[in-house]
Amino acid sequence: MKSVVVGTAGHIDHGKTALVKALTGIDADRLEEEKRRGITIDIGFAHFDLPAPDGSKLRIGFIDVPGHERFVRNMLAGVGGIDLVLLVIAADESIKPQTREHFDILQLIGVKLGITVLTKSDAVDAETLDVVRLEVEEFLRGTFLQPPKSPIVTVSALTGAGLDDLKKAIVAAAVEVEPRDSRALARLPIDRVFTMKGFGTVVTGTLISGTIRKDEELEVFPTGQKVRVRGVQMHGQTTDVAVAGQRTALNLAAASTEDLARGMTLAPPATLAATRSADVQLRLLSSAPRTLKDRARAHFHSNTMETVADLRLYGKAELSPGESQFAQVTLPGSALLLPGDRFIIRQLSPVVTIGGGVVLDAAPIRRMPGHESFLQVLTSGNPGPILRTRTARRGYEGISLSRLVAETGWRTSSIEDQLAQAVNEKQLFRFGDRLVHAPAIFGLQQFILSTITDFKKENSLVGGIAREELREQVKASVGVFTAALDLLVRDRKIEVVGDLVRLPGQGVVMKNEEAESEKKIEEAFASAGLRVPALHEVMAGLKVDKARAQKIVTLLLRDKVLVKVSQELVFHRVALEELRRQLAEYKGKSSRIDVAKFKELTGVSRKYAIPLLEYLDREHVTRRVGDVREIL
Ligand SMILES: Nc1nc2c(ncn2[C@@H]2O[C@H](COP(=O)(O)OP(=O)(O)OP(=O)(O)O)[C@@H](O)[C@H]2O)c(=O)[nH]1
Ligand SMILES: [Mg+2]
Repeated sequence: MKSVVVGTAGHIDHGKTALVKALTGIDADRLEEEKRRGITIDIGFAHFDLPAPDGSKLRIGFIDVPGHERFVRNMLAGVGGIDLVLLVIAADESIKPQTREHFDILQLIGVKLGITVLTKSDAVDAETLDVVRLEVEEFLRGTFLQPPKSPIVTVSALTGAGLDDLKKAIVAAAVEVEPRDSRALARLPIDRVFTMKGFGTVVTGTLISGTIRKDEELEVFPTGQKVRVRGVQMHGQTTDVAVAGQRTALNLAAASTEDLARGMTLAPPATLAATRSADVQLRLLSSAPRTLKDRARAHFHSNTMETVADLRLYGKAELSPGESQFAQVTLPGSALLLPGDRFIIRQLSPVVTIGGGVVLDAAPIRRMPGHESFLQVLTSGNPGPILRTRTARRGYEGISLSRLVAETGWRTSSIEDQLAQAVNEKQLFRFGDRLVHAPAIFGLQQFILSTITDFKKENSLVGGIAREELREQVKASVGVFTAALDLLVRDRKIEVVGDLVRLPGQGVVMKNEEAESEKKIEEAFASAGLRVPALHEVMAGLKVDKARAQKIVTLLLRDKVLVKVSQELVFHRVALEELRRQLAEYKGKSSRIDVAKFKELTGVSRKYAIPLLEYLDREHVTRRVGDVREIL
C-alpha cells in the first residue's frame, strides 16, 4: 500500500480543516482551544484510504496546518514532510496574505505536486467564482501549481459539491508521488511528544527517509540520548515497521516527555552528527521587503526545527530580493541537518517569510580555494560526483566511509556501490575504511620527493631518510603513505632499503649478502682485539666473491671502522682506541716503552708489535728515540 502525506495550506478561515473533515470524517483540530476559537493553532492529522487506479489502496495522511499569521511557525513544522499540497483558497475571499506566504514557503521547500482547491463555492455566485478562478490562475502562472498540469478544483465542504472530483485529483497526484528514499538512513523529525495511557512516551512525525522497526535502538538528535522503539503505529494501527513517507507514531522506551521535543530528530545511533553550521544555497524571495545583508540574523526553520541563525553570504555584501547565493548558516545550538534538507528563513521583525533554500553541506570545513565549485557539485544532487568531491576536499588525509555516511546520510552499502566504479577507474584509492582522491596521492608523492631531497641536502653522509621520520614530516596516515611510497618505488622515483628511503643512486646500495658480509668482517676484527686475523683469511670465509669483499673492506676503511696499520695488518677502530688508552695509562708509570715492554703490555707478538709501534709513531702517539719509544 502506497502512503502519501498531503498537507493543507492557505489563509486563515478559508476552510482547510472543514475540507479535511469533509474528506476523511476526522476533525484535525484536536486542541480544546482550537475548538473554542474555531481556528487551527497547531498542526493536526487525519487520514483515509482511496482506491488507486490499479486497484491497490492508497493511504492518504493529512497534515492540516493553521492559516493564522501568528502560527506560521507551526505550519512550518508540518510542511517539511509533505508529498503534495492542497492550496485552499476561499471563493468568497480569494487570495490573501497567508495564501501568498504559504505558497512561497511551499515553493522554497521544493514541494513539487499539488492541487488548488477553491472552497466555499456555495457562498458565491457563478460570476464571482469565475473572477476568483481567473485571479487564481494568474497567481499560479509559472509555478508548480500552474493548470492544467496541476488542477484547480472547486468544492463546498458544506454541501459536498466537488468532493468526488477532488478525490480523483488527489489520487492522480498521489500516483505521481515518487517514493521517498527508504534506502537512506532513517530520520524522523519529531513534531509531537505526548504520553499515552498504558503506553508511556509517544512521538510522532513524518518519516522522511529510511525505515524504523519495532525494538530498534535510535538516537535522539541533538541530545545524543539513546531510546528504544517499543511500538510503531501508523494512523492508529500497530505495525512492525514504518517506511519513509509515512506518518509515524513511535512508543519509546527509556525516554520521558521532558527529554523530547518538537524539532529533535530520531535516527540510527552513532551514524550521523548534529551540526552548528551548514553551507547552503539561499534564495531571497522577490517579495522580500528589503535586501539581506551579510551577517544578518533570521529565524531558521528546517524539518520540524526552528531557531535563530546567523547568515554569512559567500562573496557578497548583500542579497537583493529574488537573488540566490551560497551562504553559511550558524545555529546557536546543534541540530541534525543533512544535505538536501530544505529550510525557510523569516525576518526577525516584523516576522515574515523572506527566503529559504537547501542545505548543501552540514559538515563544513574551513573555506579553501575552489569552495564555490565544491558547493556547485553538491547542488547537482548526483551521488558519484558528490562522493568524489567530498573525498577530494580532504586531501591525502582522505575520508573514512563512516564519515561519508555522516556527511551524506546515505547508507554505507549504497555509498560503497557508488564508489566502486571510481575506485576501479583509479579516481579514488581505498585503504581499508579510508578513501583518498587520486590526485591527492600524486600531490603527496611530490611532497615526499621534495622532503627526501631536502633531507639529503642537510644530511649528505646518511644513506636516506628513515621511513617513519619521512611519514611524520609529510603527515600522512600509514596506508596512504605506504601506497604513495609503493607507487614511487614502482616508478623508480625512489629506493627503499631496509628502513631508509632515498632517491635512486643516493647513498650506498647494499644487498642482503653484502650487508651480512660487512657485519661478519667487522665482527671478526672487533672480537680479535689486537691479535687480528689475516685479512685475506676473513675475506675467504664470506659468501660474497673476492671483488665484492674487497669493495666492502674499502668502504669499512673509508668509514674508519677498520684501520690499515700495514700492508698486511688491519685493526678495528675500537681495538686501537683501547691501545691508546693503555699507553696513556702506562705513561703514568713511565714515559718510555721498548718493544719488549710493549709486547708485555699488549700481549701481542713481535710480528704485530713492530707495525703497531710504527703506526703509533705515524699517529704521533709515540716517538722513536733509538731503541725505545717516548710516549707523547
Ligand atoms: N459556507 C461554507 N462555509 C465553510 C466551508 N468550509 C468551511 N467553512 C466555514 O469557514 C469557517 C472556517 O473553516 P475552517 O475549516 O476552520 O478554516 P481553516 O482554513 O481551517 O482555518 P484556520 O485553520 O484557522 O486557518 C468555519 O466556520 C467553517 O464552517 C464551505 O465550503 N462553505
Ligand atoms: Mg483549520
